[in-house]
Amino acid sequence: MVGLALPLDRYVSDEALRPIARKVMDGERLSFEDGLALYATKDLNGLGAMAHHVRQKRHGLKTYFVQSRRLSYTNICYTQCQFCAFQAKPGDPRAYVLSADDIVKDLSDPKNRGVRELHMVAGHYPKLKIEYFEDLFRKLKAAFPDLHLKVFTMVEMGYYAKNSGISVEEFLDRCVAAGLESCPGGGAEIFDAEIREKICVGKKDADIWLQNAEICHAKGVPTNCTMLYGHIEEPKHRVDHLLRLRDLQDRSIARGKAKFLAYIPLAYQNEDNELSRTYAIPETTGAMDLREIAVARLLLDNIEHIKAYWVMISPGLAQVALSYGANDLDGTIIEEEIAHRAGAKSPQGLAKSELARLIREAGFEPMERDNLYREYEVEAPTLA
Ligand code: V47
Repeated sequence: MVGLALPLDRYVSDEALRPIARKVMDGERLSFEDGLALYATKDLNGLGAMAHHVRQKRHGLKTYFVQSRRLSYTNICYTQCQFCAFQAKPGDPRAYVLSADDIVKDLSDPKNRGVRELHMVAGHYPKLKIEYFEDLFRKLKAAFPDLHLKVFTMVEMGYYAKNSGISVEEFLDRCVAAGLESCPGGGAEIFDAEIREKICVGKKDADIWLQNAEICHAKGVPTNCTMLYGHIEEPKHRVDHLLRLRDLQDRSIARGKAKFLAYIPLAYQNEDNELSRTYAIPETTGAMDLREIAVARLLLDNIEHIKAYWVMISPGLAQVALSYGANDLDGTIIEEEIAHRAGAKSPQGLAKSELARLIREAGFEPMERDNLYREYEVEAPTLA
Protein backbone atom coordinates (compact mmCIF):
# COMPACT_ATOMS: atom_id res chain seq x y z
CA MET A 1 0.00 0.00 0.00
CA VAL A 2 2.98 2.33 -0.42
CA GLY A 3 1.51 5.72 -1.44
CA LEU A 4 -2.28 6.26 -1.42
CA ALA A 5 -3.35 7.33 -4.90
CA LEU A 6 -7.06 7.87 -4.15
CA PRO A 7 -8.78 10.13 -1.60
CA LEU A 8 -8.59 8.40 1.78
CA ASP A 9 -12.32 7.69 2.18
CA ARG A 10 -12.26 5.62 -1.04
CA TYR A 11 -10.26 3.00 0.85
CA VAL A 12 -12.78 2.77 3.71
CA SER A 13 -15.70 0.36 3.27
CA ASP A 14 -17.09 0.37 6.84
CA GLU A 15 -19.72 3.14 7.18
CA ALA A 16 -18.81 3.53 10.86
CA LEU A 17 -15.26 4.49 9.87
CA ARG A 18 -16.23 7.19 7.36
CA PRO A 19 -16.73 10.05 9.86
CA ILE A 20 -13.44 9.05 11.49
CA ALA A 21 -11.71 9.04 8.10
CA ARG A 22 -12.98 12.59 7.58
CA LYS A 23 -11.57 13.65 10.96
CA VAL A 24 -8.25 12.03 10.05
CA MET A 25 -8.15 13.89 6.73
CA ASP A 26 -8.92 17.17 8.55
CA GLY A 27 -6.24 16.46 11.17
CA GLU A 28 -8.86 16.43 13.97
CA ARG A 29 -8.18 14.63 17.23
CA LEU A 30 -10.04 11.31 17.71
CA SER A 31 -12.22 10.61 20.76
CA PHE A 32 -12.59 7.61 23.10
CA GLU A 33 -15.65 6.49 21.08
CA ASP A 34 -13.66 6.79 17.84
CA GLY A 35 -11.04 4.57 19.45
CA LEU A 36 -13.68 1.93 20.23
CA ALA A 37 -14.90 2.08 16.61
CA LEU A 38 -11.34 1.52 15.37
CA TYR A 39 -11.15 -1.63 17.49
CA ALA A 40 -14.64 -2.79 16.42
CA THR A 41 -14.29 -2.43 12.66
CA LYS A 42 -13.86 -5.47 10.43
CA ASP A 43 -12.45 -3.18 7.74
CA LEU A 44 -8.80 -3.77 8.59
CA ASN A 45 -7.61 -2.43 5.24
CA GLY A 46 -9.66 0.76 5.67
CA LEU A 47 -8.19 1.19 9.15
CA GLY A 48 -4.70 0.57 7.78
CA ALA A 49 -5.22 3.12 4.99
CA MET A 50 -6.18 5.78 7.52
CA ALA A 51 -3.11 5.05 9.62
CA HIS A 52 -0.89 4.93 6.55
CA HIS A 53 -2.23 8.31 5.44
CA VAL A 54 -1.07 9.83 8.76
CA ARG A 55 2.27 7.98 8.64
CA GLN A 56 2.95 9.26 5.14
CA LYS A 57 2.06 12.84 6.01
CA ARG A 58 4.49 12.76 8.94
CA HIS A 59 7.32 10.60 7.68
CA GLY A 60 6.83 9.85 3.99
CA LEU A 61 8.46 6.50 3.31
CA LYS A 62 11.30 6.99 5.80
CA THR A 63 11.63 4.06 8.19
CA TYR A 64 13.97 4.10 11.16
CA PHE A 65 16.02 1.49 12.92
CA VAL A 66 18.80 1.58 15.52
CA GLN A 67 21.70 -0.71 16.32
CA SER A 68 20.67 -1.71 19.80
CA ARG A 69 22.05 -3.99 22.47
CA ARG A 70 19.67 -5.36 25.13
CA LEU A 71 21.02 -6.20 28.56
CA SER A 72 19.53 -6.91 31.98
CA TYR A 73 21.83 -6.32 34.95
CA THR A 74 19.80 -8.76 37.03
CA ASN A 75 16.90 -11.12 36.48
CA ILE A 76 16.14 -11.34 40.20
CA CYS A 77 12.78 -9.73 40.81
CA TYR A 78 10.60 -9.45 43.90
CA THR A 79 7.65 -8.09 41.89
CA GLN A 80 4.83 -10.40 40.85
CA CYS A 81 4.14 -9.85 37.15
CA GLN A 82 2.09 -12.82 36.08
CA PHE A 83 2.96 -12.35 32.40
CA CYS A 84 6.73 -12.35 32.93
CA ALA A 85 8.85 -15.41 32.12
CA PHE A 86 12.14 -13.60 32.60
CA GLN A 87 12.16 -13.04 36.37
CA ALA A 88 13.92 -15.38 38.79
CA LYS A 89 13.55 -15.54 42.55
CA PRO A 90 16.69 -15.64 44.74
CA GLY A 91 17.95 -19.21 44.94
CA ASP A 92 16.72 -20.03 41.45
CA PRO A 93 19.66 -21.57 39.51
CA ARG A 94 18.92 -19.04 36.73
CA ALA A 95 19.28 -16.03 39.07
CA TYR A 96 22.12 -13.62 38.33
CA VAL A 97 23.34 -10.09 39.08
CA LEU A 98 26.02 -8.50 36.89
CA SER A 99 28.67 -6.15 38.19
CA ALA A 100 29.65 -2.99 36.30
CA ASP A 101 32.89 -4.72 35.28
CA ASP A 102 30.96 -7.76 33.95
CA ILE A 103 28.83 -5.45 31.82
CA VAL A 104 31.76 -3.43 30.45
CA LYS A 105 33.55 -6.67 29.59
CA ASP A 106 30.48 -8.10 27.86
CA LEU A 107 29.99 -4.92 25.80
CA SER A 108 33.62 -4.99 24.70
CA ASP A 109 32.90 -8.15 22.70
CA PRO A 110 33.20 -7.52 18.92
CA LYS A 111 29.60 -8.70 18.39
CA ASN A 112 28.54 -5.27 19.74
CA ARG A 113 30.44 -3.30 17.10
CA GLY A 114 28.26 -0.49 15.71
CA VAL A 115 25.82 -0.49 18.63
CA ARG A 116 24.53 3.02 19.32
CA GLU A 117 22.17 2.40 22.22
CA LEU A 118 22.32 0.22 25.30
CA HIS A 119 18.77 -0.63 26.34
CA MET A 120 18.75 -1.98 29.90
CA VAL A 121 15.77 -3.07 31.95
CA ALA A 122 15.91 -5.64 34.70
CA GLY A 123 14.31 -7.10 37.80
CA HIS A 124 13.50 -5.33 41.05
CA TYR A 125 16.23 -6.55 43.39
CA PRO A 126 16.52 -5.07 46.90
CA LYS A 127 20.33 -5.31 47.06
CA LEU A 128 20.84 -2.74 44.28
CA LYS A 129 20.85 0.91 45.25
CA ILE A 130 21.73 4.25 43.66
CA GLU A 131 25.48 3.76 44.18
CA TYR A 132 25.38 0.62 42.00
CA PHE A 133 23.80 2.54 39.13
CA GLU A 134 26.08 5.58 39.45
CA ASP A 135 29.11 3.31 39.34
CA LEU A 136 27.69 1.33 36.41
CA PHE A 137 26.82 4.39 34.30
CA ARG A 138 30.18 6.09 35.00
CA LYS A 139 32.12 2.99 34.03
CA LEU A 140 30.05 2.51 30.88
CA LYS A 141 30.54 6.12 29.80
CA ALA A 142 34.27 5.92 30.51
CA ALA A 143 34.61 2.79 28.38
CA PHE A 144 32.11 3.74 25.62
CA PRO A 145 31.63 7.53 25.56
CA ASP A 146 29.38 7.45 22.46
CA LEU A 147 27.07 4.70 23.66
CA HIS A 148 23.61 6.08 24.51
CA LEU A 149 22.38 4.80 27.88
CA LYS A 150 18.64 4.05 27.81
CA VAL A 151 17.82 2.46 31.13
CA PHE A 152 14.92 1.70 33.56
CA THR A 153 11.23 1.23 33.11
CA MET A 154 9.26 3.84 35.05
CA VAL A 155 8.33 1.25 37.67
CA GLU A 156 11.94 0.12 38.01
CA MET A 157 13.04 3.72 38.51
CA GLY A 158 10.44 4.20 41.27
CA TYR A 159 11.48 0.94 42.89
CA TYR A 160 15.22 1.71 42.94
CA ALA A 161 14.66 5.29 44.14
CA LYS A 162 12.58 4.01 47.06
CA ASN A 163 15.05 1.22 47.70
CA SER A 164 17.82 3.84 47.90
CA GLY A 165 15.79 5.95 50.34
CA ILE A 166 15.67 8.96 47.99
CA SER A 167 13.04 10.65 45.82
CA VAL A 168 12.60 9.75 42.15
CA GLU A 169 13.77 13.27 41.34
CA GLU A 170 17.05 12.83 43.21
CA PHE A 171 17.54 9.31 41.83
CA LEU A 172 17.07 10.60 38.30
CA ASP A 173 19.36 13.62 38.77
CA ARG A 174 22.13 11.40 40.10
CA CYS A 175 21.72 8.84 37.31
CA VAL A 176 21.74 11.57 34.65
CA ALA A 177 24.89 13.08 36.19
CA ALA A 178 26.48 9.62 35.90
CA GLY A 179 25.47 9.11 32.25
CA LEU A 180 21.80 8.06 31.90
CA GLU A 181 20.29 9.70 28.79
CA SER A 182 16.81 8.29 28.23
CA CYS A 183 14.44 5.57 29.38
CA PRO A 184 12.70 2.72 27.56
CA GLY A 185 8.92 2.42 27.53
CA GLY A 186 8.40 -0.92 29.24
CA GLY A 187 6.51 -1.71 32.42
CA ALA A 188 3.36 0.23 31.48
CA GLU A 189 1.38 -2.98 30.79
CA ILE A 190 -2.29 -1.85 30.89
CA PHE A 191 -3.22 1.09 33.07
CA ASP A 192 -6.73 -0.11 33.99
CA ALA A 193 -6.75 -0.96 37.72
CA GLU A 194 -8.89 -4.13 37.50
CA ILE A 195 -6.78 -5.69 34.75
CA ARG A 196 -3.59 -4.64 36.50
CA GLU A 197 -4.72 -6.37 39.67
CA LYS A 198 -4.90 -9.61 37.66
CA ILE A 199 -1.76 -9.35 35.56
CA CYS A 200 0.79 -7.52 37.72
CA VAL A 201 -0.36 -7.55 41.28
CA GLY A 202 3.05 -6.39 42.54
CA LYS A 203 2.96 -3.16 40.54
CA LYS A 204 -0.71 -2.46 40.47
CA ASP A 205 -0.58 1.31 40.70
CA ALA A 206 -0.54 2.67 37.13
CA ASP A 207 -0.15 6.23 38.40
CA ILE A 208 3.42 5.48 39.45
CA TRP A 209 4.38 4.71 35.83
CA LEU A 210 2.68 7.88 34.58
CA GLN A 211 4.02 10.13 37.36
CA ASN A 212 7.59 8.96 36.86
CA ALA A 213 7.37 9.44 33.09
CA GLU A 214 6.18 12.98 33.72
CA ILE A 215 9.07 13.60 36.12
CA CYS A 216 11.53 12.37 33.47
CA HIS A 217 10.03 14.65 30.83
CA ALA A 218 9.98 17.65 33.18
CA LYS A 219 13.69 17.06 33.87
CA GLY A 220 14.50 16.86 30.15
CA VAL A 221 14.89 13.07 29.94
CA PRO A 222 13.02 11.58 26.96
CA THR A 223 11.29 8.23 27.38
CA ASN A 224 9.31 5.77 25.31
CA CYS A 225 5.93 4.25 26.08
CA THR A 226 4.34 0.85 25.56
CA MET A 227 1.15 -1.15 26.08
CA LEU A 228 0.99 -4.89 26.66
CA TYR A 229 -1.97 -6.22 24.64
CA GLY A 230 -3.47 -9.55 23.69
CA HIS A 231 -4.02 -11.07 27.16
CA ILE A 232 -7.16 -10.50 29.25
CA GLU A 233 -7.77 -6.84 28.46
CA GLU A 234 -10.63 -5.51 26.29
CA PRO A 235 -10.65 -2.77 23.66
CA LYS A 236 -12.00 -0.20 26.17
CA HIS A 237 -8.92 -0.79 28.35
CA ARG A 238 -6.60 -0.27 25.40
CA VAL A 239 -8.30 2.97 24.36
CA ASP A 240 -8.13 4.20 27.96
CA HIS A 241 -4.43 3.33 28.10
CA LEU A 242 -3.61 5.10 24.83
CA LEU A 243 -5.54 8.22 25.77
CA ARG A 244 -3.75 8.43 29.14
CA LEU A 245 -0.46 8.38 27.24
CA ARG A 246 -1.76 11.03 24.85
CA ASP A 247 -2.83 13.30 27.76
CA LEU A 248 0.57 12.99 29.40
CA GLN A 249 2.28 13.75 26.11
CA ASP A 250 0.16 16.92 25.72
CA ARG A 251 1.42 18.12 29.09
CA SER A 252 5.04 17.23 28.29
CA ILE A 253 4.91 19.00 24.94
CA ALA A 254 3.42 22.09 26.62
CA ARG A 255 6.29 22.05 29.14
CA GLY A 256 8.72 21.91 26.21
CA LYS A 257 11.56 19.92 27.78
CA ALA A 258 11.28 16.25 26.86
CA LYS A 259 8.51 13.87 25.83
CA PHE A 260 7.72 10.39 24.64
CA LEU A 261 9.84 9.71 21.59
CA ALA A 262 8.12 6.52 20.47
CA TYR A 263 5.23 4.21 21.29
CA ILE A 264 5.64 0.44 21.04
CA PRO A 265 2.67 -1.95 21.26
CA LEU A 266 3.91 -5.15 22.95
CA ALA A 267 2.16 -8.33 21.80
CA TYR A 268 1.68 -10.69 24.73
CA GLN A 269 3.99 -13.74 24.49
CA ASN A 270 2.11 -16.56 26.09
CA GLU A 271 4.64 -19.21 27.10
CA ASP A 272 6.09 -20.17 30.45
CA ASN A 273 4.37 -17.56 32.58
CA GLU A 274 1.76 -17.52 35.36
CA LEU A 275 -0.83 -15.57 33.37
CA SER A 276 -1.00 -18.23 30.69
CA ARG A 277 -1.15 -20.96 33.29
CA THR A 278 -4.17 -19.22 34.87
CA TYR A 279 -6.05 -18.24 31.70
CA ALA A 280 -6.08 -19.96 28.31
CA ILE A 281 -4.66 -17.13 26.20
CA PRO A 282 -3.89 -17.78 22.53
CA GLU A 283 -1.05 -16.06 20.70
CA THR A 284 -1.92 -12.69 19.17
CA THR A 285 -2.79 -12.92 15.46
CA GLY A 286 -1.45 -10.89 12.55
CA ALA A 287 -4.74 -8.97 12.28
CA MET A 288 -4.60 -8.04 15.99
CA ASP A 289 -1.00 -6.92 15.72
CA LEU A 290 -1.64 -4.76 12.64
CA ARG A 291 -4.74 -3.23 14.25
CA GLU A 292 -2.71 -2.28 17.32
CA ILE A 293 -0.19 -0.41 15.18
CA ALA A 294 -2.88 1.36 13.17
CA VAL A 295 -5.01 2.37 16.17
CA ALA A 296 -1.92 3.76 17.90
CA ARG A 297 -0.95 5.82 14.87
CA LEU A 298 -4.46 7.29 14.76
CA LEU A 299 -5.10 7.91 18.46
CA LEU A 300 -1.58 8.98 19.43
CA ASP A 301 -1.54 12.06 17.24
CA ASN A 302 1.15 13.68 19.40
CA ILE A 303 3.67 10.82 19.46
CA GLU A 304 5.88 10.96 16.42
CA HIS A 305 7.23 7.44 16.14
CA ILE A 306 5.31 4.16 16.22
CA LYS A 307 7.49 1.05 16.35
CA ALA A 308 6.67 -2.34 14.91
CA TYR A 309 8.61 -4.51 17.36
CA TRP A 310 9.61 -7.40 15.11
CA VAL A 311 10.86 -9.43 18.09
CA MET A 312 7.27 -9.91 19.29
CA ILE A 313 5.29 -9.84 16.02
CA SER A 314 7.90 -11.42 13.64
CA PRO A 315 10.04 -9.64 11.05
CA GLY A 316 7.60 -10.49 8.24
CA LEU A 317 4.58 -8.95 9.93
CA ALA A 318 6.65 -5.95 11.04
CA GLN A 319 7.31 -5.31 7.33
CA VAL A 320 3.55 -5.23 6.65
CA ALA A 321 3.04 -2.99 9.71
CA LEU A 322 5.01 -0.29 7.87
CA SER A 323 1.90 0.11 5.69
CA TYR A 324 -0.35 0.23 8.79
CA GLY A 325 1.14 3.26 10.49
CA ALA A 326 4.53 2.12 11.82
CA ASN A 327 7.61 4.14 10.83
CA ASP A 328 10.22 2.39 12.94
CA LEU A 329 11.39 -1.24 13.11
CA ASP A 330 13.21 -0.71 16.42
CA GLY A 331 16.54 -2.28 15.65
CA THR A 332 19.11 -5.01 15.58
CA ILE A 333 18.19 -6.07 19.17
CA ILE A 334 21.22 -8.08 20.19
CA GLU A 335 20.53 -10.59 23.00
CA GLU A 336 16.85 -10.01 23.78
CA GLU A 337 15.61 -12.14 26.69
CA ILE A 338 12.22 -10.94 27.95
CA ALA A 339 10.18 -11.88 24.88
CA HIS A 340 12.21 -14.95 23.97
CA ARG A 341 11.85 -16.45 27.45
CA ALA A 342 8.08 -16.04 27.04
CA GLY A 343 8.01 -17.87 23.72
CA ALA A 344 8.91 -15.35 20.99
CA LYS A 345 9.90 -17.33 17.87
CA SER A 346 11.75 -14.45 16.20
CA PRO A 347 15.50 -14.62 15.59
CA GLN A 348 17.99 -13.51 18.25
CA GLY A 349 19.01 -10.25 16.60
CA LEU A 350 18.94 -9.05 12.99
CA ALA A 351 21.91 -7.62 11.12
CA LYS A 352 21.75 -3.99 10.03
CA SER A 353 21.82 -5.11 6.38
CA GLU A 354 18.90 -7.46 7.01
CA LEU A 355 16.81 -4.70 8.59
CA ALA A 356 17.55 -2.40 5.66
CA ARG A 357 16.54 -5.20 3.27
CA LEU A 358 13.27 -5.82 5.13
CA ILE A 359 12.43 -2.13 4.91
CA ARG A 360 13.35 -1.77 1.23
CA GLU A 361 11.45 -4.89 0.21
CA ALA A 362 8.32 -3.52 1.89
CA GLY A 363 8.66 -0.43 -0.34
CA PHE A 364 10.10 1.95 2.24
CA GLU A 365 13.38 3.83 2.77
CA PRO A 366 15.67 2.71 5.61
CA MET A 367 17.29 5.30 7.85
CA GLU A 368 19.58 4.36 10.68
CA ARG A 369 19.04 6.46 13.81
CA ASP A 370 20.29 6.80 17.33
CA ASN A 371 17.94 6.87 20.27
CA LEU A 372 17.29 10.60 19.85
CA TYR A 373 16.41 10.10 16.17
CA ARG A 374 19.57 11.67 14.81
CA GLU A 375 19.91 10.19 11.34
CA TYR A 376 22.68 8.16 9.67
CA GLU A 377 22.27 7.38 5.97
CA VAL A 378 22.20 3.70 5.04
CA GLU A 379 24.22 2.89 1.96
CA ALA A 380 22.30 1.38 -0.93
CA PRO A 381 23.11 -2.30 -1.40
CA THR A 382 25.68 -3.10 -4.08
CA LEU A 383 26.07 -6.29 -6.04
CA ALA A 384 29.01 -8.06 -4.46
O1 V47 B 1 8.74 -4.15 30.54
C1 V47 B 1 7.14 -8.72 29.81
C2 V47 B 1 6.85 -6.48 28.61
C3 V47 B 1 8.66 -5.12 28.34
C4 V47 B 1 6.06 -9.99 28.44
O2 V47 B 1 11.36 1.51 24.78
C5 V47 B 1 6.09 -8.69 27.91
O3 V47 B 1 12.25 1.27 22.83
C6 V47 B 1 4.94 -9.38 26.07
O4 V47 B 1 9.78 -2.52 27.14
N1 V47 B 1 4.84 -10.65 26.55
C7 V47 B 1 10.07 -5.15 27.77
N2 V47 B 1 5.54 -8.39 26.74
C8 V47 B 1 10.09 -4.70 26.31
C9 V47 B 1 10.08 -3.22 26.20
C10 V47 B 1 10.46 -2.57 24.94
C11 V47 B 1 10.51 -3.29 23.76
C12 V47 B 1 10.90 -2.65 22.59
C13 V47 B 1 11.25 -1.31 22.60
C14 V47 B 1 11.21 -0.61 23.78
C15 V47 B 1 11.63 0.83 23.81
C16 V47 B 1 10.79 -1.21 24.96
O5 V47 B 1 7.98 -6.23 27.81
C17 V47 B 1 8.50 -5.30 29.82
C18 V47 B 1 7.04 -5.69 29.90
O6 V47 B 1 6.25 -4.55 29.83
N3 V47 B 1 6.74 -7.93 28.80
N4 V47 B 1 6.74 -10.00 29.60
C19 V47 B 1 5.39 -10.99 27.72
N5 V47 B 1 5.25 -12.24 28.19
